[in-house]
Amino acid sequence: MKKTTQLKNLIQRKKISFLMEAHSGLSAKIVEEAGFEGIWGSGLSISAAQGVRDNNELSWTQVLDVVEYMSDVTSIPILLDGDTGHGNFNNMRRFVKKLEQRGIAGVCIEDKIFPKTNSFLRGEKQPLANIDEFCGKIKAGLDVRTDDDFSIVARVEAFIAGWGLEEALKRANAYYEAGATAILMHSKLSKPDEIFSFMKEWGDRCPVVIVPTKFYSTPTEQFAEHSISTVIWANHLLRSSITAMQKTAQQIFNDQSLINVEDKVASVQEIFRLQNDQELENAEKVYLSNTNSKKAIILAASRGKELGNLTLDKPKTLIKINGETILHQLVNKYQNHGVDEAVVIRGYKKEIFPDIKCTTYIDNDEYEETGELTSLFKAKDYISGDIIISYGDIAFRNYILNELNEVPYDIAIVVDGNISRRSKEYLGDYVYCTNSFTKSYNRENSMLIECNLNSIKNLKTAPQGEWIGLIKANTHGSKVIKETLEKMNKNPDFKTKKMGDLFNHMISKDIQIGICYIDGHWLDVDNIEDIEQMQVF
Ligand code: SPV
Ligand code: MG
Repeated sequence: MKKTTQLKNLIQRKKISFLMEAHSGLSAKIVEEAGFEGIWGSGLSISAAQGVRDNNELSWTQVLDVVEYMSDVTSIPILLDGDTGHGNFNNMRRFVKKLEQRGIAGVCIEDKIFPKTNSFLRGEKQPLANIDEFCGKIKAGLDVRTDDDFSIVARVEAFIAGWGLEEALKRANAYYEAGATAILMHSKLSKPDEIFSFMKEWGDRCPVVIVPTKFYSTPTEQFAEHSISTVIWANHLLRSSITAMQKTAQQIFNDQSLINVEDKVASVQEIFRLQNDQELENAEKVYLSNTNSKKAIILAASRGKELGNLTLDKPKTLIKINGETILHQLVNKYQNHGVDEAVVIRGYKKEIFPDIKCTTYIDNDEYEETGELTSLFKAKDYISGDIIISYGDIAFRNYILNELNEVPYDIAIVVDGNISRRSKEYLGDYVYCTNSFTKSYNRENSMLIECNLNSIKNLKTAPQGEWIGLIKANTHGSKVIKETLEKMNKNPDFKTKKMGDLFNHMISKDIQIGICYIDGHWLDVDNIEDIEQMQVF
């Protein structure tokens, strides 16, 4: 429902309604979160929050800027305290037009003379507006509004100025006849006597709004009994913030330390929540994914049957090394390397994966019948921008990521160029490359030719090394990987395909894959000895 309609309904409904004061975007949000149905944009509070007086020291456009912030962060309507309308009928026209444009639901104008003074200051000395002139201002506002539900509340200051009930009734009636949505009848007495005497005479001509700042001890049921339409709690967020700020400032000044206030103030996290940082974080995923953010995709769906009992109740990525799971160590490593988000594809015992900061889980429920490419394909929406793709059961020294980063190819993989440590039977991702590994190998022109999951004894010619399960790609490279996966996925045998098949397919399409050679300093978990060795990483 439109905010204007919401406010009109609040004011006009039979049941009493309440508007809570706000004076900034933040306080407006707090009002809505507390459950209020509408906001009072208080002139006193807005001016005080800027450190100036409630005497039109703020220009009307400055007030407009504040209420725009308030309106932007809330979905409940705002009735703005429009003081005297900031001039004559003509100023009122422009004011209403601009308020409508900024999403304000209604304005309340008071029958005083510009520049006004707050009603609780020297009230008797304040001149009241000419009735006809004020009615003209109401009519001008009504005529210029483009939305018939925009409320114009006319505030009667007769009691404040000490002019009595008769004058209050005369003015209220004139404003009602001029078309005001409601009358705000103000009083500075500590009892609601003036208001109730007015209500007795007024009947139900049009809704009446009150501000019980001074008669605060009156039970709210009495307002309802006297058919008050709307009650404005006019300045209590500003006042509570003043008390809290004074206390906190004094405490910190006295202590020259934060120790006594930390637990008594809202957390920084709470500020971020109120600012809706969550929305920005989500938007960054959508809009920045191709530019700044760096992601790591970790393939961790398989159990690791070869580890027997060790993986009965958990997948191998959740085996703890030095008290921390392999997965956690990998995520930490990637985050330290500038990765903003880790995407983990899980399968076996997916329900026991722990919450890890900045980590998203994707499920491959067919992990038993599918190969690595099925898992990777499930994360296809994340294959963009700078990415790292890795197995979930590897450990390696930190410098390897830096080395990989230096390889001047859109896509590059890390290869252990020293396979002498592998037995002839060991099943590994063996690779053939354009250059062999030497201490002076040239990373500018070392490229992958083929990658096969096999054992050395079954390979016809000796491979140049073993791929360790780690890839990097830049924006262009990740686009190529994603497109290749999409093409390969159309093939019925895609389900069984492995990472090596992806590399070989890309190479068959003349896509170059760079090599980052290393000599050891990594491990994947295939047996208990590997786990023991991993302790050193
Ligand atoms: C305000 O909140 O600015 C008001 C109400 O106008 S009062 O301060 O009571 O005048
Ligand atoms: Mg005011």
